[in-house]
Amino acid sequence: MSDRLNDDALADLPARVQRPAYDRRSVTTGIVHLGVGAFHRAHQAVYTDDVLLQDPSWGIVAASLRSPDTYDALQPQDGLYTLSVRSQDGEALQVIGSIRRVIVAPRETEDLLTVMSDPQTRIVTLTVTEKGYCHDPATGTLNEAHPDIVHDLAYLRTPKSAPGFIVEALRRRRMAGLPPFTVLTCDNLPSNGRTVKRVLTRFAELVDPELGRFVADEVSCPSTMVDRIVPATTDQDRERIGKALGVADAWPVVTEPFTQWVIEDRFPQGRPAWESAGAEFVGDVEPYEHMKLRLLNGSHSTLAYLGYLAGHETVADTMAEEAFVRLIRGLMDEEVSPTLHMPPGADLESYKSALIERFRNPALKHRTWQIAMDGSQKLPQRLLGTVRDRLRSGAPIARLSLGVAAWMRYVTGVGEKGAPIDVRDPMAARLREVADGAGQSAENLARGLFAIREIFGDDLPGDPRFTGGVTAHLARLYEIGAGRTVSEFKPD
Ligand code: CS2
Repeated sequence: MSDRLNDDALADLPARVQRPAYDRRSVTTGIVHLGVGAFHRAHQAVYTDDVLLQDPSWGIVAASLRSPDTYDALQPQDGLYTLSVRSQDGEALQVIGSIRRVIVAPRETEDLLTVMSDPQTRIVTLTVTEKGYCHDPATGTLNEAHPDIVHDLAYLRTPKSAPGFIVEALRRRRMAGLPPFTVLTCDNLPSNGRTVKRVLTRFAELVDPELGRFVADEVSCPSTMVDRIVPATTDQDRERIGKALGVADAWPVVTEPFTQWVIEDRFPQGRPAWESAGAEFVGDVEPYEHMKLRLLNGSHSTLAYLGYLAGHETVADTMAEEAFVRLIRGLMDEEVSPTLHMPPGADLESYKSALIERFRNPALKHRTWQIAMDGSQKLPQRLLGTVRDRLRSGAPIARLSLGVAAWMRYVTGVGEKGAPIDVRDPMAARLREVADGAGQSAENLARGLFAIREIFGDDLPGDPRFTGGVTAHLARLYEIGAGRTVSEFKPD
């Protein structure tokens, strides 16, 4: 027997491990996924795994646009990996078989374009994170000066970026007289379908105005709301799961019981019956998206910056402090909820209570540092949209501006005890430059960061209710630290 998880090992797995109910040899490719990270493997790949028995034509070819890590782990495993669902009640294990092949885009560029241009490929899904769209986060338009976009426009046939791959594959399909695939973004962007469509259309226009019109008129980009908390896998996870399986799995994914996927039903080339796996198909995703981005992700980022600064390793550790729970409850109840138009049938109170419990899940080691990443790309849709709505109605923003201030303090790259912070952000160098120029002055730091229009737009830097509030919080963070700022927090 093999000592590694793979097709041959499936039959001998312990009975408690769920495994594919379909014959993997019958599965063909219907979906190409870009960005094969843990989130995709704990979310869309699981929904798809659930429907392959009904229709095996929706197998996934998954590409990583950068590193070969996932390929190295999954290739010897025939694409199989374990999904571990953890809570206080224990751990459920399921081997997922929907990924047929992993492609490392930088070294198999032509292969990836070939699969994307294949008539069988009817959907291209994406989880490339916010920064993978190469857009300006404040306006949602293509950043034409982005180095990968500059590269891809010069070398259309060997793209690096997600927009570059998609537009080149669409161009080839059009030349071959094939219908375009549906582009299904599964990232936490505002109006994610509309944003990806705007970015792709502009990129295509820059290649050729005709192609731009084709993308604008013919390519469907439904919006989605995706939700499942998926912390990075640790070595302990690998060890524990390997023991339970009886064979090694080089890269299992660990997640929570909760999962949600809301999708606009616009798939001209067909789609899997994901609803039978629990996905919801709706006419308008926006109310779901606002609810999720503002309540879950807005709270998450606030907890990440303040929690990290206060010395907490994980979200659950941070939430073990009552003062943080109070702050987050207040943020959700007082400042975010009044801005939401709830989706039909949704129960706001139970949604928020469930969020608090999810953040508290002690079985998940979700690092504050992981969520703190790429803040420049996340703040607009997580906090700043809510800030704008509140300012428009003259309502207070004390907790929202504390979240923004904590981000500012965090991106200085120096923690409260003087230890360096490993700030990961596509704008890290620029943020660092502002921080270095500001010294220890909250005013200088805030002023320098507000001037980054890609984050704050043209309006917020000119509104003293916002700039004054954030700067005052930032001064307090410098003065008494995040822990005390939260425990002594009094809204206005
Ligand atoms: C998190 C999200 O890392 C982050 O920024 O806020 O990945 C979050 O866990 C997911 O959106 C939950 O659905």
